[in-house]
Amino acid sequence: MHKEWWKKSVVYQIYPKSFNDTTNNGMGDIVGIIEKLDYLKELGIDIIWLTPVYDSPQRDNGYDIRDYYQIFEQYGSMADFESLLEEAHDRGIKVIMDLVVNHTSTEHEWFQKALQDPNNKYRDYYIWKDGVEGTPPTNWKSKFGGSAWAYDENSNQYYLHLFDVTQADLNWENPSLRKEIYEMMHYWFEKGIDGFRLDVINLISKDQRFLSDDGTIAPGDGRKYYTDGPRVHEFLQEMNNEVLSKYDVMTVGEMSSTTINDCIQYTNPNSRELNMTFNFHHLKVDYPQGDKWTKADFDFIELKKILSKWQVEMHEGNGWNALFWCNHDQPRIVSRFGDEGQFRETSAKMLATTIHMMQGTPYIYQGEEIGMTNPNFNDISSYRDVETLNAYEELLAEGKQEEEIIEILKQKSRDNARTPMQWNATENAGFSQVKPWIPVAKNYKQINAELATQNEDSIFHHYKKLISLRKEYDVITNGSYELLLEEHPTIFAYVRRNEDETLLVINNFYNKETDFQLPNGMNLGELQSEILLSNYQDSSREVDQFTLRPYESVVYYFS
Ligand code: TEU
Repeated sequence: MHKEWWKKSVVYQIYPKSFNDTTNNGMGDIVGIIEKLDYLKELGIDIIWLTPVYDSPQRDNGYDIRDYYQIFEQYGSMADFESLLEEAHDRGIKVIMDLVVNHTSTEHEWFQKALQDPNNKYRDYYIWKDGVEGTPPTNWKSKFGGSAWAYDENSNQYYLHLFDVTQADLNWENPSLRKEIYEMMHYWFEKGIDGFRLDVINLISKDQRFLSDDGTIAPGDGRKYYTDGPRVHEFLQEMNNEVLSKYDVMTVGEMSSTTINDCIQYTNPNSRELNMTFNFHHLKVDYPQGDKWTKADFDFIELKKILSKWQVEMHEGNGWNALFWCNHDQPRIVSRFGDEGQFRETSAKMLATTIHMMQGTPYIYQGEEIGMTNPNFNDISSYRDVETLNAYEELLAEGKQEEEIIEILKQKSRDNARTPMQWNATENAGFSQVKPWIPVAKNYKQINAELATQNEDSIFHHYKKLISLRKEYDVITNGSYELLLEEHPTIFAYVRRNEDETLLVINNFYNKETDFQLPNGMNLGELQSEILLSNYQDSSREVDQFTLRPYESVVYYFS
C-alpha cells in the first residue's frame, strides 16, 4: 500500500446516533453500522470516521466524554465495537475515531475529582481562575453562547468552557494530563483503529496571560488568545512522537478559524504533526460580517477565492487538505449551495464534482451521497442541538420574532445534518421501527438509499464514479491547481495539471444557462475521447466555448 494511503482514499463520516437503529430505541447503534458496511463497500469508500461513540451524557451528542475507555451504552458494547473493526477490516475499510481532548464532560471522573478537592492533582487538569471583582476572569464568550467561564461556589473560582458549560476545557500545560491522553490513544490504536479525527485540536494551547479580548473581531470573541495558540505545534509534535509515529495511522485535525500557514505546518510531513486538516473558511460565505445566525445568500465569488487559495497555497507548502462540504455541524450542501427542488440531483452531482476533483482527501457525510436535504423543521420542538437551542433563546432575547428565528434555524441549525439517514420508503425511512430521537425529513419517500442504489443515474452512482476516478488518475491527487474565470458570477472552473495529464473541471453553480469561454491562448493538450464525468448525458465536446445548462458540471481529460 502507498505509504501515504490517505491521499488516494475517500472518507465516509458516520454520525452513529442518526445512522441505523437495530435495537429500536430511536437511536442508531454500532450493530447498525455493521449492517450497512456492504452499502459503504458498494459506494467504494476507504475509511469510516465515527463521531464520538464513547460513554457520554450526550449534552453535545458525544462531544462531551465521560469515559474515554467505554462505549456509550445505547450504541452497544466494546465487543460490538471490536466486531465493527473486524468486519470493516475484512472488507478493506479502515476505521478512524473522534479524539475529543480539548475538553471533557464535567461528568468525567477527572473533573468530578477536581471539583471535590481543589488541592488534588486533577484540579490542574482543567483551567481554573479567580474572578475579577465578582465577574469572570476574562470576557471570552462560549461558542455556544454566554460566558466561557462557569463559577464554582465551593472554591470561589471559575473554570473555562469554550463550548457548553458541561464541556470543561483541559489544561494542556499539565504534563500528566498529556501523558494520560497519550496512553488513552495507545489503548485505541492497540485495539486496531486506523486513526483519529481530532476535535477542535487547534484550541488546546491557551495564551497563559488570560487577557480579555478588546474586540478585534467582536467584543469578547477571545479566539485570538486560544486559536493556533502558543504551544499547539509543540504539543502536536509531542503527540506524534509519543504515539502517532508508532503506528501506520492517519490523522485529521479539525481546525477552528485557522490560517493557511498554520495548516501547512500542521500537515507538512517534515513537521511531524498531523496528516491533514479541516478548515471552515469556505463554509462561512453565508455568514454576513461573520454572523452565523442570520438568513443570507452565499457569496459565490468569495467561495471560489477561498477554496482556490487553500488549493494553491497548501500545494505550494506541501500541506494536505481535507475536502468537504458537509459534516454533522453544517447544513446539507444541496440545500445550501445547490437546489432542493427541480435540480436537486443535478446540483448535488455538480457540488460533489467541484470538491472531489480538488487536491486533498474528500469526506462524504452520511446522506450526502443520496442528496439528503435540510428537513425544514417548522417548530422549535423538532430541534435537539444545544447550540441551536441556545441561539434560539438568545435571538428571542434580542427581540426577534419567533417566525423569523425559525427561518434562520431552517437555514443554519446543525440539526439540519442530524436527521436520520434515509434508507428506504418505509416508516421512519427504514432508520428505526420506533420514533427516532430527532424527526425524519419528510421527503424520505422520494430521497432514500434504496432508490439511489437501484438507479444508475443517481447521485449515489455519481459519487461512486468520483471515488473511482481518484484511484485511477494521479493528477487528482498530485496535480497543481489553477482557478479560471475568477470573477465569473456563475461558473466555477479550474484546471489540474501534472507532467502528463490535465483536467479541466467546469461547473455552473446556478439554475440558469451560462456561457463558458476558455481564456485566450490557453493550451490544454489533446482532448481524450472520453469526458471523464458529467451530470448531463450529452455535454459539449467543444471546450473552447459552449453553453452550460443549469448546474451542469463536466470534467475533461487531456494528455
Ligand atoms: O466543532 C467545533 C466547532 O467549532 C464547530 O464546527 C461548531 O459546531 C460551530 O462553531 C458551531 O457554530 C466540534 C464538533 O464537530 C462539534 O460537533 C462539537 O459540538 C464541538 O467541536 C465541541 O466539541
